[in-house]
Amino acid sequence: TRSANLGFPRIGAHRELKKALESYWKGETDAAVLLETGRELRARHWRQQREAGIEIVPSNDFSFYDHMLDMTVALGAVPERFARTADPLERYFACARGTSEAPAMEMTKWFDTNYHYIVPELHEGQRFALSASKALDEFREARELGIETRPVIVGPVTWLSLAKGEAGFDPLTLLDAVLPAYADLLSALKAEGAEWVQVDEPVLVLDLSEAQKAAFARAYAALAPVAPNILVATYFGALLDNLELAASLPVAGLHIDLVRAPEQLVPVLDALGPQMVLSVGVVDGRNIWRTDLDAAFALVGKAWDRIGPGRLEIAPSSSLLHTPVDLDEETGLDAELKSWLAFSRQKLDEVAALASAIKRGRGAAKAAFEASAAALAAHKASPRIHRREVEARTAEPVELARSSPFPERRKVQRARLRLPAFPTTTIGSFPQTRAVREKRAALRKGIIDTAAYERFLEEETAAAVRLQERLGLDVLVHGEFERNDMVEYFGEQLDGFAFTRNGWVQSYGSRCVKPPIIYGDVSRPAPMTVRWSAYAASLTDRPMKGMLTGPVTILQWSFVRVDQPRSETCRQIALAIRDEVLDLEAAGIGIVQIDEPALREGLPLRRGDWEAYLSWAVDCFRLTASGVADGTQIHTHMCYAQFEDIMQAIVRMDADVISIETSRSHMHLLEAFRDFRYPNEIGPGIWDIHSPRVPGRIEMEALLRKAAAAIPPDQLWVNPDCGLKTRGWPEVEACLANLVETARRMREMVETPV
Ligand code: THG
Ligand code: ZN
Repeated sequence: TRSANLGFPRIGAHRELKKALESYWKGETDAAVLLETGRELRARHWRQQREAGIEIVPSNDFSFYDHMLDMTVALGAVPERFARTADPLERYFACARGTSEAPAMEMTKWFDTNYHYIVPELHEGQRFALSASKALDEFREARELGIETRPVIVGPVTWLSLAKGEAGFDPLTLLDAVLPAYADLLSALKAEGAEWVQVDEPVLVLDLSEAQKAAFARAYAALAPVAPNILVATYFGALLDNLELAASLPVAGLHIDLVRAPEQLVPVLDALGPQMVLSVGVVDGRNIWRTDLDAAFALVGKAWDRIGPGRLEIAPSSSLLHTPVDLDEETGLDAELKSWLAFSRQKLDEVAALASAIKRGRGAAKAAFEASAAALAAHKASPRIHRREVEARTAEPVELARSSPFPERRKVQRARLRLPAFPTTTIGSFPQTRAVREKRAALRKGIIDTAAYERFLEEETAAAVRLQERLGLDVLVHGEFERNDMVEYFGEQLDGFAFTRNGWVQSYGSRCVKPPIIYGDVSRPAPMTVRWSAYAASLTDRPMKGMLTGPVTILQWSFVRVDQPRSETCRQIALAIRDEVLDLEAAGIGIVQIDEPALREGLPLRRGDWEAYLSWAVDCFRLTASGVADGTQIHTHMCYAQFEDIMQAIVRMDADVISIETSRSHMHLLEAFRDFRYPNEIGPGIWDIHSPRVPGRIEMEALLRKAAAAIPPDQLWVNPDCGLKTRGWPEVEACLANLVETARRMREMVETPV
């Protein structure tokens, strides 16, 4: 029996990688400094894993941006448009971030996580060739430090399945073309002396097509003979109907997720080939709760009984990329709460304790088991978790429908708001400049007091309101300068949530989020946003939009409790947001936006589970909005979304206005809204805010005309496709001026048809 890890967070306990990347991108430091930071982080993380007692330590889990992009580079599949950037490191970042000439590659969510990967772009006739030595270099680098590692790569079927091609082209048809490059990489690792390699194939927990299944058999038949021993790693769910396929691959080992799917252990043991190593993922790689070591030990023991010690590995359920680095950094959490938690480093200790216990008996890890049991018992019995009044309220039925259907609400809203055709607005946030972040840091460190901080925020808000008036926007926002993050900000103000000082998790590239921890019943002790919305509204005669994060998104982007269904927790959050909506309305705010950008990523990985999820998720959204009067206009916003397959749910949300990301897909997304005859109003984004390029008026107008061809013009709004917090003021001002002018021209065109 050996203890193993599948991947460690890259950013560093103090976000060292983020800082090194951003100062390199700004030109403040050179490549050597960045490369050295990478080397230091890898060395530190390898040592920490070894010191924790992990016997199988991964390499090549490190990345300067994203491991899918690393794979794309290794396979020589960088799109043609980046070829002009000669320096390999520069070219790598050009792919991820774009250049003035070449737009960035697309980025999307990694399964149901909040991590984004760079989507491979493949075309018919695509050629591949092993083009990077990163996996090999890092393997050698670890060996020089005296640590033999198990390199990790993304497997061919997952890599191709997550790629995109032109319409009608299936990247999976490139399997035979890409396998030689994979074979070269794997045989190079073998020649270097790697005994094992971890090949990640998480698509094995999804619904697979016949073509994907055939690709698995074909790929591994070709690769296994030339590769080191292959451990195929699956995670985030159960193998189910793909179990036989996975167990029959000609590979040396299989990793399974027993946290998301403990019930699959017995079927997997039944199906497993007689020689195959089984890696059991029993420590949660996706959440921050301390492991119930007794329960985990029981699972591991079941495997041990069946296959014996020689073929068993104990590991986290997935890479630890999705959990923060080190709980010991959390000096602000109270001792009780802290005793319920484990971050990446503590999870490694848990894996090691389980391995010791199975090898040498429970006595060998007595202290760890006792601490786990004590913490678990205290957690279960804690009066901080269950609150009678919250549970009573959650159980009460609430009407989910608005008082009147949309056509009637629309009449009242039009009479009240008096907006022009093609009304303009933004999604809510304005640039979070260094000045804003520094003031927040100064407040936290006690350098300035709350009064001074709030004065600063008032000035920023007032300036944003003046700017929006000058630019001629129709529906204004206050700018959200007071918010660190759209989820963390609410988590800090709700009961039942805890927040960390340093619990950073990588979201994409250098960007991180600090997910709040939902540990108990959720309620709202006091209004959360009314002060800032009301202040901003007092500065202008134009409508001011209140800005809230929806319950599904708060749930999805937090670490959630596991002692009750997610739907129950979501309903508690929804009731808190409902109260906030009503308080905004009472304060005279006539438009309230309730963002649900994470609604889609919350979808279960298997289609068969979608309907149950969508049912409660949409109900929770409706619960937040159904209390307002007909004249109060409810907006929602979604991004990174594909809507075709969830249109029914979007319609059922019944927001008066929905703004969506469409500019990157050139309005293709709108086809779903057209075909479905979406009944309410829509703001298709006409400025892709994820790219630093400033689109001109002609480009915006072309997008808007395309939208107007698909959707009746009197249903259309004009807005960017996401919030502006990551952008700079000069581009924001330039783009919004273009956007307002585009709306004006469209109005003229509609009013004076030729
Ligand atoms: N909040 C949360 N999750 C998200 C987003 C979010 N997931 C999807 C999407 N938005 C990801 N996008 C971003 C964009 C910017 C940042 C993080 C995720 C970001 N982070 C700051 C950083 O890393 O510098 C940290 C912010 C802070 O200081 O608190 O800018 O919006 N939860
Ligand atoms: Zn968005």
